[in-house]
Amino acid sequence: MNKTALITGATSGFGKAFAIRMASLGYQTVITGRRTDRLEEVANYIKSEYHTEVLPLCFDVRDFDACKKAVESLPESFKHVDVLVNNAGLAAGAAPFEESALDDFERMIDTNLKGLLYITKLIVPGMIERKSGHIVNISSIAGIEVYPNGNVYCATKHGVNAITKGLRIDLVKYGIKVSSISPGMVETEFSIVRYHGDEDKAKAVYRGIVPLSAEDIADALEFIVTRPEHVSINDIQINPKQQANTYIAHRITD
Ligand code: NDP
Ligand code: 8X3
Repeated sequence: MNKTALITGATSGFGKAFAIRMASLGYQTVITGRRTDRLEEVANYIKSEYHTEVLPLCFDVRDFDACKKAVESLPESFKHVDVLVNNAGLAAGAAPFEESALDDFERMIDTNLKGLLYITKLIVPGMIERKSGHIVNISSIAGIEVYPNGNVYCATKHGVNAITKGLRIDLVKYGIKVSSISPGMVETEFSIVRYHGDEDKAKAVYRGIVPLSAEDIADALEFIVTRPEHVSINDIQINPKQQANTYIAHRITD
C-alpha cells in the first residue's frame, strides 16, 4: 500500500506544491483547505498526472470539531497518516502593533497555532500506535527573527518553532520524526492575504527581488521526507539569494 501524506492548506501556494510533490513521490494524499473548488482542481490534477489516490477534505483548521469530524471521516485506506504537513497558515496585516486589528491577531493565532495543534493532536495518536510517522511544520524566517510590523505573525511562527521542538522531545520515544521548514520570501497568495486583497501592496513585497517559488519549498520537503530512516532533519531555513534576513533585501530595480 502507498504511504499517506496529509497536507493542510493545499488549495494554493506551498500546500498545493507539497501535495503534487508528495504524489510524485508515490504518496497517496489527503489535501485540505476551505475552498472546495480549489481542492477539486488539485485532486483532479494529481489523479491525472500521477494516478495516486487523493482525498480532498474541506474544513477550517480553526474549528476543532470540524477538524475532528474530518479526521474521523478518513476511510480505512487513508487512516494511517505517515507524513503530516502542517502548512495551513497566514499573515493578516503588516502594521505596528498599536495600529493592528485585534481580529487579525486572532486569525493568525487561531490558524497558525491552534489549527496546527488541533490537527496534530488528532493525527499523533495513530502515529504513536504505529510507532512511526513524520510531522513537518511550516514555520518561517519570521520564527527566527522579528521584523518591523511583523509582531503577532512573528509570534505565531516563534510559537510554531517551540511546538516543533516540544513535539520532537515528546515523540522521540515513539520513533516519530518532527521537522520544520523556515522560508523567507516566497511568492504565493500569502501577501495578497496579508494585505487583505490589495494586489499592488502584495506585488511590492517582491519588488526588485527574485523570490522563492512554492516549488523551491517543495524541494525542501522532498529532501526532508526522503532521508534514510535513521536521519531526522530538524529544520531547513531557506531564503531568496537577495534576502539576507527578514528586513534586509538587496532589491535591483531599473
Ligand atoms: P497561501 O495563502 O498561498 O496558502 C495558504 C493555505 O493555507 C491555503 O491553502 C489556505 O486554504 C490555507 N488556510 C489558511 N487559513 C486556513 C484555515 N483557517 N483553514 C484551513 N486552511 C487554511 O500561502 P503560502 O502557501 O505562502 O503559505 C503556506 C504556509 O507557509 C503558511 O503557514 C505561511 O505562514 C508559511 N510561510 C509563507 C511564506 C511566504 O513568503 N509565502 C514564507 C514562510 C512561511 P483556504 O484559503 O482554501 O482555506
Ligand atoms: C513569511 C515570510 O519574511 O514575510 O513567513 O516573514 S516573511
